[in-house]
Amino acid sequence: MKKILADCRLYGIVDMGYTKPEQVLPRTLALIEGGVHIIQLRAKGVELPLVKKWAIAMQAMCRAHRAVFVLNDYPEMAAEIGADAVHVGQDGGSLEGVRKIVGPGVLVGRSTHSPQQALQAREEGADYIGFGPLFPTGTKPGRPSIGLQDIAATQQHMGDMPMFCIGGINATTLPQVLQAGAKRVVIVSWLLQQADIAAAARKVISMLEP
Ligand code: TZP
Repeated sequence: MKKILADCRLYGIVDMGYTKPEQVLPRTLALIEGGVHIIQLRAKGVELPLVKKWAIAMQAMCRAHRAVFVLNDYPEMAAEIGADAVHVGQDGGSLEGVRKIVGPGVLVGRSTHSPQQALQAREEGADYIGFGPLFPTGTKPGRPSIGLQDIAATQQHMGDMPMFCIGGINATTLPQVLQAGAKRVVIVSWLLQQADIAAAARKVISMLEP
């Protein structure tokens, strides 16, 4: 799984703010077919039994296709369903605490919103970080954007630890994000709103370095 993570340039999120329940699996498959090998379920404000049902189904699909499944927010549930990875925000407690819950074989990702938070996540032993939002985004309304100026230096400080830039990235903004030093990105709403998600993902991946 670490190898898949290290090779991944585009990270996809099935965000239930943009996805109907019946689209969960077709969209997961479209992302996989488009070459996205890390896929998160993000289901803010959804009842836990439903989150669990989708997480189990996505995990099975990802495993069958050698993709990494990431559950956003719920370490206990991630442990219970055998998720490959869990992703937590700044309010998700210490990474040490999260690791105690999920155990050693589960990847742990952390959202970061500044170079300092990125460094802290690295020191705490995150397997990867999200870094953003770079631009204002409706997917995280009210969260101030951090711009592009800190990407290159933060990327350098992260060394081998994968850093995924996130927030307002689409085919139009991607070139400036890459120009600013990003190596890996997460794209949520733009990708989910494409008529052909797999084709859009392939296009983005072709713009990212191997
Ligand atoms: N964390 C920082 S920005 C963001 C998250 C989950 C949302 C990014 O979504 P989009 O739709 O790609 O701007």
